[in-house]
Amino acid sequence: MSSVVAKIVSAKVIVTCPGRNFVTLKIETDQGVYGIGDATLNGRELSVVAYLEEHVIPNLIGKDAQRIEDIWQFLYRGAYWRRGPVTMSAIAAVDTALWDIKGKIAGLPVYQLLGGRSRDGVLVYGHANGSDISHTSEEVARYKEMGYRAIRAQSGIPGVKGAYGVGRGSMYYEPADSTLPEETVWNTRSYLNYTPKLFEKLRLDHGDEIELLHDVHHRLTPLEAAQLGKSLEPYKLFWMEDSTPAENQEAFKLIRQHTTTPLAVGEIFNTIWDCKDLIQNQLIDYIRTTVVHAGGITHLRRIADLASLYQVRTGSHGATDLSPACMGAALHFDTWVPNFGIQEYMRHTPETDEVFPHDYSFADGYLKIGDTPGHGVDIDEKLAAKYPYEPKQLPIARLTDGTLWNW
Ligand code: KDG
Ligand code: MG
Repeated sequence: MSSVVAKIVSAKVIVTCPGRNFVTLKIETDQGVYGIGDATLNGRELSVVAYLEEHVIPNLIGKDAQRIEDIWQFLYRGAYWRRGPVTMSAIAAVDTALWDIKGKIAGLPVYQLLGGRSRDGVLVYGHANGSDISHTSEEVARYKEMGYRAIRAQSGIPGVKGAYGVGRGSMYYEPADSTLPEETVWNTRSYLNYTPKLFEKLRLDHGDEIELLHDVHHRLTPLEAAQLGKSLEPYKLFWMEDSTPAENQEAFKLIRQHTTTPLAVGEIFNTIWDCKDLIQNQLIDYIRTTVVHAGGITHLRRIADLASLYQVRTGSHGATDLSPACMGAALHFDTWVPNFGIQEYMRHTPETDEVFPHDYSFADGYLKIGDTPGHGVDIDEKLAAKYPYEPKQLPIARLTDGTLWNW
């Protein structure tokens, strides 16, 4: 069969805020087939919009949408200024839309284009967030009742204003909640004292079978991270995430030497170069790069293949600021990728689900994709237009003496 050329005739960016902001790229071809990709960068949405509109879209018109790899290389190498969250989210949006188009033209779901199924369903983890230990334990119970087999547990710390991961609502935690950043307070000593007690209680209340995860959200030094990992060992976590900032990949050597608690890193990474040393030195167990912030399916596949050489498994970011278009693409990737570990799944609000009709669904702790050609997620543009953009930023954190810290 001769290959089908699908010329890109138009591309546009759709910004919508059905409860939170989402940026979506829609690419149309002369074959009457279109694809969509997520370009959302929480709190910095409009910088990706500008990058797409000013610097990417003019280059796409007239190109063959089937040449995914060449377009990826054009946008990455051809830009000269490589990497970074804005560039890589824009590239990801193009890449995701092109995989969607390729699937639709082939009449196949994206996981089939990648090499077919490696599993029946994608194990996901949800978020149990409580104001204190007993509240978090109640939330874990609620997530178990919903069918989750893996649950991330975060707790407020008495006396600490706005500890990470504790939302206002119980279902749809949204940290980017104000026009200018909300100021939260961080106290490492209180956190290191409190967190092992949280997991002791969770194991007592919920037994040893349920998988428990925890996100430190970049708050500790390497030595403190090592201490926390050690103190959590009796509670057999699935992973301890982002225990220290990872700009310096070497820092994880120290943590690794001291603890057998599995380590996950990478939701803010944008390329394979950000995690190369962590992977090659086997300093982590799970790599959290995801479709939208790490250059799309094309680049994520490269990261996962490198990781597979070192028995590092995937555990992609899946917070609500990643749109259903990212989640759909991620689930196709997860369904195929041989070294899959787990997928984060924070539920979107019903308003968001309506704007982005999709064919994935949750049952018994797993997300399952359908067989719709492409990645199975669409956008209802009329509905999207009813929710205009709202400027929102993520919070910041300060130590109790006022020093700016990592949020
Ligand atoms: O936009 C920031 C969120 O995506 C992030 O804070 C969520 O750390 C996060 C997680 O693990 O879901
Ligand atoms: Mg995280």
